[in-house]
Amino acid sequence: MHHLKTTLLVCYLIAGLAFTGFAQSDLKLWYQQPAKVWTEALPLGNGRLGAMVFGRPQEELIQLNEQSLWSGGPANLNPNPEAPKYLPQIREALFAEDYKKAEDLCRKLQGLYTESYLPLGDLLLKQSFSGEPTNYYRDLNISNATSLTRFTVGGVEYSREVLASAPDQVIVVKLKASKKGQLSFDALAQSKLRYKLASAGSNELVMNGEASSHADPNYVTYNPKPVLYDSTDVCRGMRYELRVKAKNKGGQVTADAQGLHVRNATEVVLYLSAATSFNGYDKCPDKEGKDQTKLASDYLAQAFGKSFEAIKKSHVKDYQRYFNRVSLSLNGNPAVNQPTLERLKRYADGGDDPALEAMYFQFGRYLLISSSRPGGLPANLQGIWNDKVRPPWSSNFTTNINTQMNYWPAEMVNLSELHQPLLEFVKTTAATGKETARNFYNARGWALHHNADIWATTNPVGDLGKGSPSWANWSLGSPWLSQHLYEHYRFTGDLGYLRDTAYPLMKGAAEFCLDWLVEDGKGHLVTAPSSSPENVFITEKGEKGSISVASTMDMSIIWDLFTNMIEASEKLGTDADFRQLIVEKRRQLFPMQIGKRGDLQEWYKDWNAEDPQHRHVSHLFGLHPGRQISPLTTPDLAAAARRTLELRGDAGTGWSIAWKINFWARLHDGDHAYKLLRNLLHLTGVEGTAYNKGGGTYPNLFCAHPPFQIDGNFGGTAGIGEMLLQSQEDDVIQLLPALPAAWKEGKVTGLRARGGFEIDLTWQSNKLQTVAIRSLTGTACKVRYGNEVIDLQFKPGQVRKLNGSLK
Ligand code: FUC
Repeated sequence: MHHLKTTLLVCYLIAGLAFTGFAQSDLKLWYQQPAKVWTEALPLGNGRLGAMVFGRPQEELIQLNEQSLWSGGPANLNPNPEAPKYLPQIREALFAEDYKKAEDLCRKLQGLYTESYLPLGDLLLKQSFSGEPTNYYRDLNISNATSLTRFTVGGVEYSREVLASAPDQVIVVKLKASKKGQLSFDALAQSKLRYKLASAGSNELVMNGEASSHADPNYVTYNPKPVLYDSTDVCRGMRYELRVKAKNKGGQVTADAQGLHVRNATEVVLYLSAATSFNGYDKCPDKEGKDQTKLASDYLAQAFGKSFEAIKKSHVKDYQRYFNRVSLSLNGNPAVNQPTLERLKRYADGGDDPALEAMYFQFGRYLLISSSRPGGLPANLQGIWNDKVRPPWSSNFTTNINTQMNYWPAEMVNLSELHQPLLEFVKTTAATGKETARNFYNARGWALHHNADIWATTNPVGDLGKGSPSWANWSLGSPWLSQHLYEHYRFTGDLGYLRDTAYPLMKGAAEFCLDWLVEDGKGHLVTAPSSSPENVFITEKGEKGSISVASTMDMSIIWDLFTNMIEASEKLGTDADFRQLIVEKRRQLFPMQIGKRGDLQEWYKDWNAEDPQHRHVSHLFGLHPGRQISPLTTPDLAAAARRTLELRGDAGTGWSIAWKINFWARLHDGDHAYKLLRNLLHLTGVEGTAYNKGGGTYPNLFCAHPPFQIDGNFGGTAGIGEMLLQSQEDDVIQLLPALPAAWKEGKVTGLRARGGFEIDLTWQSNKLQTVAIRSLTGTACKVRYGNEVIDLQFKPGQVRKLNGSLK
């Protein structure tokens, strides 16, 4: 009896802890060797500053980034004044079915490439030892966002702890020797950009530098000088500064232009501060730039007065405010006492490791907290982590899937505030995109194409005709990004945000779409030119091309925006006339087609694809991230989507695999989603750019496109979320809609659902056991588990608890 009471009490306590989160075991990536390559180093970040920690004993490398450090200057918003005259010619060619001519003409509709995200520099810590290090260990603890390296030499244990603090805006490195006076090293700094080093006082090193005035994308090979400095245009090439200051216990520190020199100390804390002169997308980063020296010095002065412990304390508190909102346990997260690399290898060999899967889910949350903070920029193709002057695809914002995928998990995994950098960025691109819509197409509203950058470039890229229209001329970035605005409203129920911020921007995108749509002469509205990124069709005459009319993706994205517009204006009780117009136009959109293979047709006509297994699965936009296709409400289209996925196959680049997890989850096929999750977590060693092999995971859990691209991490986290909870369909919360057989029991706390709900679930023997739903806004909802559906009413803040029969 006594025993039972204790058990009940414990259960009660655990239940009481729901919604506040609880400590989760197994949230460490750890290794027994230092990183040999960048994709083995461990990422830290405070949204703005990023660090990749290699953990090398003799020559530690901490590679550094600052989020606003990009090449170039404000975008030329009218780089191709001749553009508008080609649009009618392109349409004429398309309706004459001369796809080749249309594609050639599309090249006349191109502008300039975006600029590139740049690396800040490296901090090197050179320490010479008499013997070989033993007892080597390094980790990244994602439950408190700190990294530790530890080893022993000559009876002395050395440790190095690193963190990137958002409250204090510095990176701090604490180096410690277990014996007094045994810590001697040189701290040096270098950069791949232009820079100068100088000392300040006796313990501070200052790196002052200049970013390139232009950097060609890495795939552009025709310019003799792909990276430029000394532009004659005084508006390009921002300044940056890195400051490193040491505080020592014992021994001495000296500084000169070579670096900081620490001798015979016992403990040293290095405070790293950095800033750039970036002052907004439309400001010259030099003459109108911010004072980067003052910024970096002020952050440093503030932080230097605090101990490492004090900085760590507020860092952990700040980080866990986000991180602890969600916990996930799969099959009890069985502990595996093995280094992460061994676990990845075992997993790739077919071993089970549910705790690794749960950690991967949380790692995506970790990366978002570390790379996307309110007031900053959105996470780019590599979040904030990049060590290359010409990074893959410029490490920019690629908006035909990648940038959006970065933010798929944000609301669902209870990190709504961290969606803000993207939502703010949409405002910026709407401003430049208005010019682009007018200058390129004589259209209203705002347009955004395949790529954007810190300068809010929105034009079709391609360097005035040198890019392939299969990607460069894709034009529906504004309606797709508008989905994020509306989703933010759907998850939060924030009507003020919908009215004042989201709706006007969505309307601008809708106005562009209204001008972009044309009649096909057969009673439908179509887009022309149109592509299905970045696939190539083969016409019935055997001609290959990528530009046609009304790709399924185009029509689905526009359907999505129009549907959101109709809903939004109803909720707001405004704009009835415009709503009526949108209702009418939506009705005329060229509809989805089921093709001869039983699949969802990718193009206007039932053409074959040059690459039937192409990584982009753009035509399933309506299944995910859209909500036009559902096994519950459009079973025929859902079956066609399933067929499409079967034909596309289970391989792909990292983000492609991640997208497929989301698709299969939306089709309620948990086992297939799980199969893809295993593919995504598959350890790969492929480093260079590959489109057909090597997609998976690197030793540091970064996603491999390959190369590293962070969207797959975020898409993977979103996919796991979609397996456990969905809410895209009108006011219906679906519990465990795609639970795989492999996850027999589990518990998730703190997931968010549209309508403003926070949800905890437990399951056993693959069956739902308990549900706790808290309404943030006091709206009603429907809850579905399997075929069971119930209605629930709420008061704001009210929690309702149900069992597995929804009772
Ligand atoms: C698109 C994709 C590539 C890559 C790049 C950043 O062009 O097709 O696979 O993800 O963006």
